[in-house]
Order: sequence, then structure tokens, then C-alpha cells
Amino acid sequence: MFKGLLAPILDIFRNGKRFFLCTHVHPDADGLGSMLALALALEEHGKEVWCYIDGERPHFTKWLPGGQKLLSSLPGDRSWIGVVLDCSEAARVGQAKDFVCGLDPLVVLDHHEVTGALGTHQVIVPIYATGGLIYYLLKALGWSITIPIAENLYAAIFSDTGGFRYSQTTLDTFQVACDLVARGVDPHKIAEILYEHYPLSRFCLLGQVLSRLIFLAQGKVVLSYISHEDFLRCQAQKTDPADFSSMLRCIDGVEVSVLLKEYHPGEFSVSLRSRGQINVALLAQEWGGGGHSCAAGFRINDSLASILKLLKRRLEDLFK
Ligand SMILES: [Mn+2]
Repeated sequence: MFKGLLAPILDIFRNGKRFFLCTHVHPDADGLGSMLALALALEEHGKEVWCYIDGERPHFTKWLPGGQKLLSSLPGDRSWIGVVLDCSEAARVGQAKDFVCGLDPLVVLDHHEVTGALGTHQVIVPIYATGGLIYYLLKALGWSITIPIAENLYAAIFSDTGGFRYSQTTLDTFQVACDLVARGVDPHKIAEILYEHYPLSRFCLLGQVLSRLIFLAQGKVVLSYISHEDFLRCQAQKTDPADFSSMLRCIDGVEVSVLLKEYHPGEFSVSLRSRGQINVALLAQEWGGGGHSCAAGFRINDSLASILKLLKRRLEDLFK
């Protein structure tokens, strides 16, 4: 699959020597699994690889093969081929933005619907996970998919499909997953790494979120928040509440869920989830954000009270 789209970048991977890989801020298992899978494959072909992570490491990186490769610092020179995974917007690259924008070539591999102009070479396909795209990239290169590579790809796909639950889960998703299992992936092991070793701080935050649910539009919208104080009190990482907004969408009758996270005082990251009736990527764009029709986000700096007021008004309007 995607042979025509991948063809123009194959020689970059075959002939390049040094690769700088990164993903979006607050990286998830798709971004990191895709990055580690590609990093392991590049290393097997004698390439030098720099795997950059912006900020804190999610709990699962301790167990994903190659997780120890992740670096929080940037190289001192720009003689690297850049690869941005699971992100095509410069703003979402975080602190590596200026470094990354100076790399040439810069290959962008992504599956988001709303895309940016980042990169000298873009391969963006609207599929279930960037992990699926990396699988086809490795196939197109004729490179072998070892067990550690397969485990990272499976983690990426399993995570971004919500455990094969989300609407982009297709026959191809299962065929790729099936091939990865055939290569030696233990599905239970990956599910356990991702979903059964959470830090206690995550549950502390979840308690806060659930204690202050705000229902709007006759229960079709649910809104909650995590303040900066909550992060401090729970001794939580920014990655701890990663999928809380998706959890809130699971409430019966809810069409759209919204979660505000105050990572720094007065600086909010807003996550939006939809069952499909409302395109939340369009909503996020109203505030300069982006994402998928069912999962999107944006950033906003203001007081909690002002943002809640603004959002409540806009969200009530969604179903009028
Ligand atoms: Mn993804």
C-alpha cells in the first residue's frame, strides 16, 4: 500500500547516514512507537539515529524496545536528515521546532486529517495510525521487521485505534496487526505495557476530573479540567491524563467531550473528542489548533474562568 506516495522518499532512507527523528509534543504511543520502530530499522542498516522527545517520557517508554534511546537534547549540528512522525505542523513539534525547520531534507510522515506545511517531503495518509504508515514504509524499503520493531508498530497501532475500537479501524488495521503478531508480537504484553502500568498520579488526576464534570447541551457535551495545582498536588506528569478526554466521550449520551489541562499557570491545552456527529478538528481550528474530526486540540492562554465561559458558550451552540 501507498507505494506511489512512498516512492519519492525511499532513497532518502536508503542513502542517508544520519537521521534525526521526532514526534509531536506530549507524545503518545503512536508517535513514539513509530519513531522507535523506524529508529531500530535505520540502525539495523548502519545509520546513526537521534531520537528526540520533547519533555517528560510517558510511562510506557520504559518498556517499549529502544525506549532508552530517547533523548531530551538536540544535536549540536544540522548535518542530519530530519524525520517528523505523527505530526505535520511546526507548532506541534515543540522545542525542537527551530532545529527541525532548519533540516533539509525533512521528511514528514503523518496520518492526521488537518495538516501543516512542515517538511521538504510529506507522506500523509488518512489511516488509523502513523505506525501503519511506517509498516508500509519498511515494506517498501524491503527492510526486515524484527520483533522489537514489530512490537513498537503494534503498540503504535493498538494505541491510536483505542485498542482496535475507533472508527478508522479497518480490515487493513487487522491485517497489519496480524502480520505483526505472526512476526512474534505478544498482544497481551503490549496491551499490558500500555494500559496496565499507570502511575498512581494518573488516578489522582482522574479523581479530580470526574469530580467536576460539567454537562452542556442536554448532556451531549461534557467538559472538565485539570488545573496546574492539580498537577502539583498529584505529583503528576503532563502525559498522565493522555486519554482522559476519550474516556469522557464514553459517557452514554455524550457526543463531544472537552478536557482542559493547565500545564503551566495560565497556559491551557484543550483536548476535544467527538463520536462523529461534530467535527472537532474544525472547532479546534477556530482557536488555531488541529487534529482529526473525532480527536483534536488547541492551546489557549487565559484564566480558567474566562476559558470555561468562552467554551461553554461555543459548545452550547454546537447543537442549536
Ligand atoms: Mn497518531
